[in-house]
Amino acid sequence: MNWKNFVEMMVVYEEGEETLWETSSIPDKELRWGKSVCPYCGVGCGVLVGEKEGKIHKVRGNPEHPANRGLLCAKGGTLPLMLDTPDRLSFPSLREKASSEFERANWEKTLGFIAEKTKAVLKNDGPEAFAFYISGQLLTEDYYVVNKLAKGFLGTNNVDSNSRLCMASAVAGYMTSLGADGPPTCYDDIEESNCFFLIGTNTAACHPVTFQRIKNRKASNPKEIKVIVADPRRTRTAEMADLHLPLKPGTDVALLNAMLHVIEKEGYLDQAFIRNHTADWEKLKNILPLYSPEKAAEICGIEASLIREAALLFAKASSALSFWSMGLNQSSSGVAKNNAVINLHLATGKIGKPGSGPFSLTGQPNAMGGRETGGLAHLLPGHRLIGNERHRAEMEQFWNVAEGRISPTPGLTAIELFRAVEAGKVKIIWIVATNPLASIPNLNFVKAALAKAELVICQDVYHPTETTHMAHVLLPAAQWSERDGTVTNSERRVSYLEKIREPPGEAKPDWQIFCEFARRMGFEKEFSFESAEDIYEEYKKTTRGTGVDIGGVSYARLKKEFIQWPCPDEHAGSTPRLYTDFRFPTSDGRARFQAREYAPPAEPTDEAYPFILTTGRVRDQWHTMTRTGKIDSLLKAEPYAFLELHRDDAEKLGIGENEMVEVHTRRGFAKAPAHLSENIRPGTCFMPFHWGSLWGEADINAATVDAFDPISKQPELKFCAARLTRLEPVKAET
Ligand SMILES: Nc1nc2c(c(=O)[nH]1)N[C@H]1C(S)=C(S)[C@@H](COP(=O)(O)OP(=O)(O)OC[C@H]3O[C@@H](n4cnc5c(=O)[nH]c(N)nc54)[C@H](O)[C@@H]3O)O[C@H]1N2
Ligand SMILES: Nc1nc2c(c(=O)[nH]1)N[C@H]1C(S)=C(S)[C@@H](COP(=O)(O)OP(=O)(O)OC[C@H]3O[C@@H](n4cnc5c(=O)[nH]c(N)nc54)[C@H](O)[C@@H]3O)O[C@H]1N2
Ligand code: SF4
Ligand SMILES: [Mo]
Repeated sequence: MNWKNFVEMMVVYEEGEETLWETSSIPDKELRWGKSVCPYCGVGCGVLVGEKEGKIHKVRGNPEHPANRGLLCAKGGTLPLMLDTPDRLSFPSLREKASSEFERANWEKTLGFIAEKTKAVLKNDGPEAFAFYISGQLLTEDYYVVNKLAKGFLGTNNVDSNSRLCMASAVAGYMTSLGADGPPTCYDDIEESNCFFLIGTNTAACHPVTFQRIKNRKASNPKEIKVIVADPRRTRTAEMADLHLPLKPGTDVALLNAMLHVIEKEGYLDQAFIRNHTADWEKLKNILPLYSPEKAAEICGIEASLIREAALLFAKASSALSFWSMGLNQSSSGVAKNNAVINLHLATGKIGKPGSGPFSLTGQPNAMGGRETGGLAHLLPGHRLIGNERHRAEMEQFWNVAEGRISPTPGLTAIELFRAVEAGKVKIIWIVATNPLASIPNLNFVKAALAKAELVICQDVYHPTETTHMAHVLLPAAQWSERDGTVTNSERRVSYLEKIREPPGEAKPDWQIFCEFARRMGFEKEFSFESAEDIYEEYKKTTRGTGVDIGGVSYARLKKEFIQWPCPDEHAGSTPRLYTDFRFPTSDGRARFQAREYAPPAEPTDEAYPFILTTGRVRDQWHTMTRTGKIDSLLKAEPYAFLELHRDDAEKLGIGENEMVEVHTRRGFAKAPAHLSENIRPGTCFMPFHWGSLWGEADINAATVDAFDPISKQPELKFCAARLTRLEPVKAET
């Protein structure tokens, strides 16, 4: 193999930046190469991992993996640098109070202590007083075990995940429109599509390898292949577009309904598809007159002609793929936005066909696996629902627990959960692979909540993080490359991650920690798994006959191939596309149009707080920076947080480039240097949420709002009202 080619195949953003990936001078042939998947974003790039003497030295894109075909972005390429940092958590430790020092303890004592406390709380306060808050970065096996333990054995459905902040609106959108969760599309559709509609996604920064594929497709026939981007900011994604719609945040439903209005008026509906494969068109049709392009233009703050043009580009194209992520999901009308995108595909028959369909980009590497295994408070394994009696009975029989053991009440969702901790109703909170004291909106309440909890357990790979600071118990987890298991990427593709080196100190795989705790709680037999593969084999059986049937997937196969579900038996291969026969998993086989009206965001701007504050990501940082924040080459592009603001607004406020600004909302504030630009709507400002309180005063989630969508309960991280003030430079003391 010629490794040089792999370097050249990596995504190069700008000339000169390739050097970001050079993590070791050891020649490739001296390394032992294992196979894995990048543990960052939901693109799910296959990687080859070079190890020597227990250390990981290099990561390359795996040319055989269908998600990336050898490509990688800088985050994936620099993975070796995040493993052996001085703050790796290597031993369990304990303390009485959050104000005391941690003391190192062994697993025996630590898990014994947690089990004793849990038994007391279950007895005195009931199972609802116990909760897990987990993460889309866990592997499928971890997810399955923790859900089985809580929902089937401890008797609490309080297992919610940071996916609530991420994909919950997409889950509810697919279920209400199509009858089941999961994107029906695949990455290979990119090379078959003639129109890309990117709405509420900065794909260039957040799914760089997928973006590269879209870019290549566009470049193959720039005249014929159209790209539409709807984002209040002119991002690097928008720079590639034929048409950029710089809409006002929160107004997507008005835009999407107006696009459908135009499509109907201009005669581009696929009448046969609507008649044969959908229901409730009339209901949707009845609200369309309210969304003329002119009316929507007022709501969205863009020209009506742009809306018309977008609608016609989408409708006239022989195929169209819609990509979206947090600009739609993180909204108090997140589910409505999802339904409104899917409506466009149903109305034009652009679904279940090569190059066409709705394609939500999952954020985290295994948000999909989480959804499959029941990793949200309202779900059970195999896309089952807590609220469905038959589904509960199926899982009770499977787990061999008493009828009625699974509580019929869905558990608390992320924001509700921390509110319940604050109210003293949830006493024990066990936080795994997520950093809520940096990532949940309106942080001050989260801080108050954790201060109130009787027991805060943090299972992480580093200490300190913003959250481990407030823990009573620290449990060291093995991380990427130190344990094996599986993940599912955005296109429903399951990949296997090898264990390539030993974890540091006494760190253990997450699933193993859950099982050892479960055994101490008296469930020896049910949690006697000896390997991740054992767990996979059990989980697999729960999917039999469901839409996510993976009966034919096994570790043996995954060591050789990467399989898209459903794959019901060992003779079946991948299923690249769903609904190719246009039958949907609803009672009558028809997809459902959802008539969704535009509703304003939860906290509109006013005189006191005149700016719309929206938040998001930058290309080279991952979330709360526990990993990427330690890598100098990644910090180069954006060394510190910033507030992006339109030049005209800055001028009115007397704010100059790089001058410190305080962003104030009704809940709190953050401070950051101003980045002035013409690439953001006047009246809107943007701040990345990566830099938490360990980095200074730039933690924007101290200011964001914790309002959420009434159906998905996903918080509105993309919109709140803010006031901006220039801070006087601090004078040097003389
Ligand atoms: N580099 C990097 N990549 C990542 C991550 C990371 O932390 N860093 N995280 C991963 C995860 S978990 C996720 S969820 C994804 C997120 O991926 P994205 O959703 O692409 O990222 P964001 O920056 O959160 O938001 C996307 C865009 O939404 C726009 N936006 C804001 N409000 C609205 C609105 O009301 N309507 C519309 N149409 N657009 C709006 C913002 O201007 C922003 O450009 O990225 C994944 N990939
Ligand atoms: N304002 C604002 N806030 C947001 C968003 C936004 O757009 N704007 N986006 C939201 C979204 S979409 C998301 S997904 C969340 C992400 O927010 P978080 O989940 O809080 O972010 P991470 O930094 O990824 O946290 C992962 C944690 O797991 C640890 N870890 C890594 N590997 C392992 C492992 O193998 N095992 C264990 N046990 N721990 C591990 C890491 O050290 C880190 O502490 O943020 C949300 N918050
Ligand atoms: S695109 Fe996503 S999965 Fe691929 S290397 Fe970059 S961060 Fe990792
Ligand atoms: Mo996310």
